[in-house]
Parts: sequence; structure tokens; C-alpha cells
Amino acid sequence: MERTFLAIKPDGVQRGLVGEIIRRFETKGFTLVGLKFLKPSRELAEAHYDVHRERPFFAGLVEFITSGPVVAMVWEGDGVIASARKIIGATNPLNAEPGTIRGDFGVNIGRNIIHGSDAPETAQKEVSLWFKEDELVDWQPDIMRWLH
Ligand code: FUP
Repeated sequence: MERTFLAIKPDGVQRGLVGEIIRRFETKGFTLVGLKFLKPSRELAEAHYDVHRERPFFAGLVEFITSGPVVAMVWEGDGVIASARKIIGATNPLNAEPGTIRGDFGVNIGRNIIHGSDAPETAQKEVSLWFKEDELVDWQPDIMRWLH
């Protein structure tokens, strides 16, 4: 089953959007298989954003992402990588459609609330960067079991 890495960034946490954001992925029908709350180290942030190392915004980006706690998550489901990117919306919140997380809650490209892996290779890389194998839970939702 396909998996993706999502992280609610320090601005999303500070603004009290954690529940709202998790709700959107739950109600879509994806399955949470990993979750942790942490203040990322500089080393982790730099590894995560390694592809942007040469970009002018790299230092500020690392500063931002290490500035406060983030909610790191792994979600599972059919097509979850591309679907989560749609739910998240365009990188620049000013270009993100209403109805997307960034479109509904964001204003600034440097403060765009949430990260989501952009392809299968990056998803795999990011999941293993942020989580150990034994921190991921293999389970199947079984809603009917609790209703009868
Ligand atoms: P995304 O995949 O939508 O998170 O966007 P990118 O991988 O292109 O960018 C990663 C992060 O760098 C963004 F979330 C915000 C930051 N960024 C800037 O601060 N300025 C830019 O011009 C581009 C990206």
C-alpha cells in the first residue's frame, strides 16, 4: 500500500490547525500509520530539505522548520502521495485553491503550514528519514466492528 510523509510545520502547530489538518486526511479515507510530535534538529531539517541546499531561501527554511514543534506523520492509502498534494494545495498559499489546506489557511510561501512528499521516491526517503521501521503501525481500519 502506498505511503506518504506529511509534516504540519511550526506555523500550523502554532495556529492550532493540527486537528483540522488531521481531520481532512482521516475523512478523505486515508490511514494514519505513523505520528510524532518533535522539534526537528538542524541536521534532520537540512537532510529533509537537502534538494534546496543551494537555494537562497535554504537557511531561512531550516531556521523556520527547526523553530518549533512539528507534527510528523505517515499516511497510507491508494494514491495517497498525489492526493495529499492536492489536499495540501500549491506551494505558494496565494496561488493555492480555496478548499486546499494552504488555500484555506496560508498567506506566505515561507509559512505554508504543511509539507507533503511530492513523488514515490521522495516519500520513501522522507518516511525513512523521519521514522524508524518499528515506529510505523501496520493496521486496517474496521469501522463496523465498533458499531455492532
Ligand atoms: P512543496 O513541495 O510544495 O513544499 O514546495 P518546494 O519543495 O518547492 O519548497 C519547499 C519549501 O521551501 C516550501 F514549503 C516553502 C519554501 N520555499 C520558500 O520559502 N521560497 C520559495 O521560493 C520556494 C520554496
